[in-house]
Formats: sequence, structure tokens, C-alpha cells
Amino acid sequence: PGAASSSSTPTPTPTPTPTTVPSTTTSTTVGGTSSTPAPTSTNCPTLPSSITLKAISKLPDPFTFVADGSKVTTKAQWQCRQQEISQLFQRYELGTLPPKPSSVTGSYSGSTLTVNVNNGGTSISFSVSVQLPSSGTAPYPAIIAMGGLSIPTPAGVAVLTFNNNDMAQQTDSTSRGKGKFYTLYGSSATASSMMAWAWGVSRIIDVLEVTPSLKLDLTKLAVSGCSRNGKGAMVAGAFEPRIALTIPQESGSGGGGCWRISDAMLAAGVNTQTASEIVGENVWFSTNFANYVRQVPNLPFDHHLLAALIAPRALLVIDNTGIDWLGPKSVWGCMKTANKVWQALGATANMGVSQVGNHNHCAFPSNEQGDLDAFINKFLKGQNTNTAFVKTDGANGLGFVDSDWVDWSVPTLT
Ligand code: MCU
Repeated sequence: PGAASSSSTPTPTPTPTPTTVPSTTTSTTVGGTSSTPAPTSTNCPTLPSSITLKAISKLPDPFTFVADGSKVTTKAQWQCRQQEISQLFQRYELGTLPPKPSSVTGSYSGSTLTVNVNNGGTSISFSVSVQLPSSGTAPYPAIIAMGGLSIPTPAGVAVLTFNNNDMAQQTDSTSRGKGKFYTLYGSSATASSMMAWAWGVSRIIDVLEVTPSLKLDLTKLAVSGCSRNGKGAMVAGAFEPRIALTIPQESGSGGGGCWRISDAMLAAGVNTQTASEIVGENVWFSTNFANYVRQVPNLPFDHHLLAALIAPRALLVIDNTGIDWLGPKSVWGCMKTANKVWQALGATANMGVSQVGNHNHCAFPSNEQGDLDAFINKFLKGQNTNTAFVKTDGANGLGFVDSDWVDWSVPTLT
């Protein structure tokens, strides 16, 4: 499979770094969207515009700042660390997420939500198809379906289908810079297709906030997608704090998988997708990422930290044990490790992993329905369910051993 273009001189693209997390009375800005206020006022270490990368062979420590090597000991500091992780992903892997543009308007009519965006004189408009539930009572919870819903539609939940390909194409490596996002920001915008989709999800929510005629409960929004769109769902959940529940399905390497573990799987002879392969296949990642795919240990993060941008909000990782290309051991180990962040936050049950084999790619197996229902019923319907599970049906935990990949301890954040 396609070799990545690679250069020996990485060229990081600096992005602005927020320096403070304000108190409970104000909200801050992370990548252009309002985030949950921090419990206390805290100064955040500033990420330098140029970082000397050093090889980290195991999964990088979620609880140590890259900026100054200090430790995360409080929940307020965790919010600072999330800002840092957000900047790192934008800089090295996904490109820059633009802030909310000056004008975002919309309308709802005949099952279609129209979103109009103007940025400095250039405009785009895109449509979202809305399927309201036939049961339940308004205001309804809703799932934003990245390219279509691949899990069974839950009763009483609206489905908003986002045509992500229209926002940013993902046909193959020639799709770079194509789609409505790039009409607005230019074809050389650094945002990868997945970052452009995340931006689009945020604009949908902007319009929902000013469209009360569409009776949705905006505190109960989920995002889901499968495979490439599962990677996209995870990125959208990571960068949009107004999403309450993120459900990536069979997202594989580049989603729930960690680059380091996927590389190790390939080295062990398993035909697994790696960073080196993926940058030649499609435009899900930024052009800058190609500079790092042959030196994955130099990345100051891995995808356990992409998931950790969601914490303590809810995340259910639905995965498939049976397809080597998806890197089942990588997704299992990476997401099992990500769960430690929810543990540190005292929110273990907000993050679940359900990995089941013996089904086709993106064909949701009926024996996973209970796991899905538990998360939907708790986070979209306010019920009291058991969501404290991190499980695989793979033999012997797929051979993933914590101590091979984790050399840091899990604090209890205060
Ligand atoms: C799992 O997602 C991708 C995978 O990364 C690609 O290598 C493959 O071509 O397509 C998968 C997919 O999106 O399948 C629908």
C-alpha cells in the first residue's frame, strides 16, 4: 500500500495557545468552541511554538504537560492539559480548527436543516437531513450521523445526517482541499478532512442553538459514524464539547487505534493499517502529519489522548475483534489505556469499550445491543444504567499487556 511522502525535516505549524482556564463564571475557547468551564481559575503552561520532539516508545503520559514537564494533579489542570493536547493534534496530525465564523445562520423546514456560514465575505450553505423519532416526547435527544448512521436507530432519538463528504471530500489522496469547507477557508487550509467535518458538526450545533422550532434537547447530543466516518466521529467528539456522547464504530487505526500499537502489530506480521500507509491512502490527516509517520514515537501524543479530549464526557467505543486491518489489538489497548483518564477524573463509567467479532465491517452485531442501549439510555435519555464496561471478546485480551505500553501511573485528580 501507498508509501507516505516523508521529509526528514518536520515543519510544525504553530497554532495559538490559550493560556488560561477561566473560573466557573465564564467560558473559554478551545479551537473556537466554548468548552466546559473549569472548576477553579488556573494558569495553563504555554506550549512553545517550536517543540524539540523526543522519542517516546510507550503511550505518552496523559498527566504530564509537554509545555514544562509539570504534572497534572487537579481537574482544572486537566482542562489545561486538554487544551495542550488539542493544540498538539492540530499542529502535528489534524490541522487547524478555525473558530466559529462571523455569521452562522440557518433554518429548518420539511426535514431539512439548512446551515449558512459567511466568513469574511465568502459564503457556503449545507443541508442536514433530520429524521424525528416516531415515539418519545420533545425535546428529543439527537444523534449527528457522520455520513449516515450505522448503529441501529434508538427509539425516541432524532437522527441528523451530516453529509461529511460534501464538507470535505475523502475519495482518495486527490481529495485534499476539496469540499465546502475549503471554499470558505481556501484549498490550502491546513485542516484535514476530519477536522473540516468536526468544524461542520460545530456549525450544525450553532444553528440548532438558534432554531427552537426543531425541538431537540441540546444537552443530549451524540455523534456517531462507522469506519472512516467513525474516525471522524471521534474527532468531532474530541473537538466539540457540546457533544454529550461520542460513539465511534469500527474506526480502526486513525480512530480508536494508537499509531504506536498499530506499528507494532505490523512489525509482528499482522496486516494492520499504520500511519505510514494511511497518509498515502486518503486526506483524513493533515499534510504535516506525513512528516512524522515514519517516526511515530516522536509524536508527543497517540490516540488514547485524542479520546482523552472527550473526558469526562461520554464515549462508547464500538469495535470489531475480527478484522486485522482495523488493528483490533491497537484499538483495544489504546482505548483501554484512554479509560485511565476517565478513572483519574472519577468518571470511569462515562467511557466504555465493546469489542466483538464474527460480523462484517460496520454490521452492528445484535450481541452488542445491550452495551449500546446502556450508553444511549444513560446519556441521551437520563436513565440509570450500567455503563462501566471495557471489554473485548478477543482471546487472551488480544495479547495487550499494560506494562508493555504504559509506564505512568494514574493520579486521582482533585
Ligand atoms: C476503517 O476505516 C477505513 C480504513 O482506514 C481504510 O483503510 C479503508 O480503506 O476503509 C475503511 C473504511 O472506511 O471502510 C468503509
